[in-house]
Amino acid sequence: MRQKAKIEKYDAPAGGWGSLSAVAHILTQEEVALLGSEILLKQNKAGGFMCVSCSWAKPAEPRMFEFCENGAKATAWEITGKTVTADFFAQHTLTELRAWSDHQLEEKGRLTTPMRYDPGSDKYLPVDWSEAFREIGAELNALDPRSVIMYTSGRASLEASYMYQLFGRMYGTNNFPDSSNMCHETTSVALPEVIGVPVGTVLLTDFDETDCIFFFGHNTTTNAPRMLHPLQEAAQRGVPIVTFNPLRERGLERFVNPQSPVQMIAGGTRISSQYHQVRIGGDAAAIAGICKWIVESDDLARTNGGPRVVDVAFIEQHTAGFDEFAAFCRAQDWGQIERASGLSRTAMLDAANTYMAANAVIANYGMGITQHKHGVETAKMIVNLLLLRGNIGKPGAGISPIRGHSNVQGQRTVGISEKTKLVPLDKLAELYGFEPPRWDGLSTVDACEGILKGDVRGFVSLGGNFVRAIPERSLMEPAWSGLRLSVQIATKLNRSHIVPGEVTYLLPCLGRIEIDQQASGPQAVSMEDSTTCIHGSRGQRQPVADNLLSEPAIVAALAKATLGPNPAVDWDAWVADYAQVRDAIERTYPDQFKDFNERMFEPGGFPRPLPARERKWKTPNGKANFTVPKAAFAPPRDGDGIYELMTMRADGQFNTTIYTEDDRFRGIQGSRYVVLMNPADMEDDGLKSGDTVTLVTEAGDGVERSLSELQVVPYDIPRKSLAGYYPECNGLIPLWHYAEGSKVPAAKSVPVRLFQDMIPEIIEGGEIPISTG
Ligand SMILES: Nc1nc2c(c(=O)[nH]1)N[C@H]1C(S)=C(S)[C@@H](COP(=O)(O)OP(=O)(O)OC[C@H]3O[C@@H](n4cnc5c(=O)[nH]c(N)nc54)[C@H](O)[C@@H]3O)O[C@H]1N2
Ligand SMILES: Nc1nc2c(c(=O)[nH]1)N[C@H]1C(S)=C(S)[C@@H](COP(=O)(O)OP(=O)(O)OC[C@H]3O[C@@H](n4cnc5c(=O)[nH]c(N)nc54)[C@H](O)[C@@H]3O)O[C@H]1N2
Ligand SMILES: [Mo]
Repeated sequence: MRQKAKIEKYDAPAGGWGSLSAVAHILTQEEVALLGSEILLKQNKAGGFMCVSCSWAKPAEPRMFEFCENGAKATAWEITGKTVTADFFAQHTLTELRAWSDHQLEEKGRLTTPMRYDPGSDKYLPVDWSEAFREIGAELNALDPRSVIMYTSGRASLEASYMYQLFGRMYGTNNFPDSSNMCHETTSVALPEVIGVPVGTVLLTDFDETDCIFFFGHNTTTNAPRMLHPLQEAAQRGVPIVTFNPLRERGLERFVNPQSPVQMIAGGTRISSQYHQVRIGGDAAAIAGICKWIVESDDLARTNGGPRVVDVAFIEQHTAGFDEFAAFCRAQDWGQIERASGLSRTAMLDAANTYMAANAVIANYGMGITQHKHGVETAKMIVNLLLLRGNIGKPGAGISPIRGHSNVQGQRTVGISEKTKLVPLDKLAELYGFEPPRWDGLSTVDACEGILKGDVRGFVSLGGNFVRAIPERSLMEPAWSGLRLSVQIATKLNRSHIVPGEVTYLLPCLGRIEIDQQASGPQAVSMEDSTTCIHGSRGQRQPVADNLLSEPAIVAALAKATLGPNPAVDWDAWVADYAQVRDAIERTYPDQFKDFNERMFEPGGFPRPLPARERKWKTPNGKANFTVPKAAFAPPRDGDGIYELMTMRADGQFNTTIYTEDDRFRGIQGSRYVVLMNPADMEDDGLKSGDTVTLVTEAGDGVERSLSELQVVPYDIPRKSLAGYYPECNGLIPLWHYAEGSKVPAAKSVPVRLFQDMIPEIIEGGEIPISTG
């Protein structure tokens, strides 16, 4: 039986005293209370270290404490004094560890010694670094490079990532799936087609100049909390913030800056001025409604000879496809849009009127948009909305996809991509005198398919927890053991490490907050935030163990053990001095990284140049493109007993890293095995709060996907919608259920049926439950 969750409505604002006590708690739990508070002062400041949690921008003039509750948790989690040694592995077989929870595994502390899996004893045994590298090199050379995956989770630095992709390409593969393939790849596919860049266009300073903010599908409260500061400042200036989210997320309602005594007393600021509880997957329809009203208001203005509503000069000079898009908007039926969005016409008119009254609008979005079957089209709908009034490429305006991991955007910038068109292969060939593979590599979903089919034989993981982050758990975990080679470079023990292949290595590395001492002295690394700004980061803490290597050192050693010598790449010199890697990055991307080493510690970071910011459109037709969605907006399901399940993050986690079992802002404590449900749906299904249910995926492909003993929590969520936690619910998501065009798993709308669990005592007693009804 699972532990019961305690449910208590959370009425306090986000931030505030609750945040302070949560920070104190985690520092104590990780046994770093004093050291931790000292190190936190260096967080997200020029010359200090860049937070290992989210990728939100770091201001040029930081606050005294430029971190949030969750950034502090991430720091404490990394600099913990707790360690996992060879002794630990001598005591536990992997079979035994597979019964542990994600929290229990990581909570043991930092990995300290390189380990090799011994199938005979089912245990990890210690191995010398040099032996590990030699054997991995030999294994890689025995495999076809096309059958090897080189995964990255978006935390590794620009330096480590650049070296990793170069190593992989010299080895002969373009199989570089990244956590981005489960995240904002939808953005990277949608935006180039319509505005000619794969990333957002806003800078932090745009938040000072904007006069309206739209917000789609992002839980800022827990997932980019520092962003609440610019939002709060904007709200205090009277800037309307229009939010679309099926759930009422606390931080998007009210926020108290825990670092401001005045606010702590005054009770904080209202953040959203409008809060639209859109249906799961209903955003494209909602935006169509908003655009319809804008286009029709413009039509009326034209008829009456009044001032135009759309930005005619911008549309004429800069865009293509406006007429088709306007015709599409006019043709929409309000009844249909209302059903598909779950919003009233009045609500959409309110949003549209607010949009039309503003001169400069920013549109932010997160996983609530990207992790949907039609996510690519919805991201393009957000662009349509912005283009109508020229809201891209002017101060205070722009599109702002809020990225996840702290360097996920940067990794794509320096060549971690399975898509060859995004990588300057000719330049790499010229600089390093080799012929890189020219075929497109495998994305995350492709890699999973390859593992299921047995075509993928080797998997190298630069961070992350692939096995736990991907969909289709019941098929993927068994298939994983069919791998010939699994190499896991990591800081903490997780599930991907204890599902071994035939030959498996676990290589412990330094974390970003640790001092990285190399031949030329302590090294800095760099990363790119969500707003294309590049920041240097210096480790602050002594490494937790003597035997750790940095990620660049591990990548270089793997490369040397695998590849023949190449006079154009001196791996040892690069490891001795990372500035040389940055020079190599600058040589590869001279426009993007001009004077990289000189500029890397500029306060606020230095922005990469972005053509769309200057209204230069690097699209095939040289224009910003309006697009008409191809798929019809789906109405809600009707009486078929199927629910849409979204899988999301709680306050107590960073992705598959589970700090605590609590979700403070949603009032849920002590268990993550819950399902949030509309009270009216509960009543229809005869459920009361605390009952447990089984969810079964409605897929029709013969694969059984179910999860039992989920405690029902009545919640303010639209009818026929459910919410559960990632990664607990990942086994419910079919591998083929992904965003069209980007292959991002559609983790935010999984069709499921719901059954009340039988009373456990009766099942345990072996009796057949008798209906009393
Ligand atoms: N503390 C902490 N910070 C993190 C992370 C973490 O786990 N913990 N993860 C990092 C990573 S890698 C990422 S990608 C980001 C993720 O940050 P988010 O994008 O916030 O991701 P989720 O928690 O999955 O939440 C998705 C939000 O979308 C809403 N939503 C779901 N479906 C829909 C829909 O159809 N329409 C709309 N409009 N909204 C919808 C949900 O209610 C929820 O508020 O955060 C990053 N930062
Ligand atoms: N159902 C569902 N599935 C999802 C999502 C969802 O919303 N719903 N979200 C998706 C998203 S947006 C993402 S980004 C992915 C995340 O997928 P991943 O990025 O693969 O997973 P993480 O949980 O971030 O990885 C955590 C592990 O990284 C390792 N680690 C931490 N720091 C370091 C470091 O500095 N170096 C190295 N080498 N290792 C380190 C630790 O061992 C830790 O256990 O999950 C995706 N999966
Ligand atoms: Mo992500």
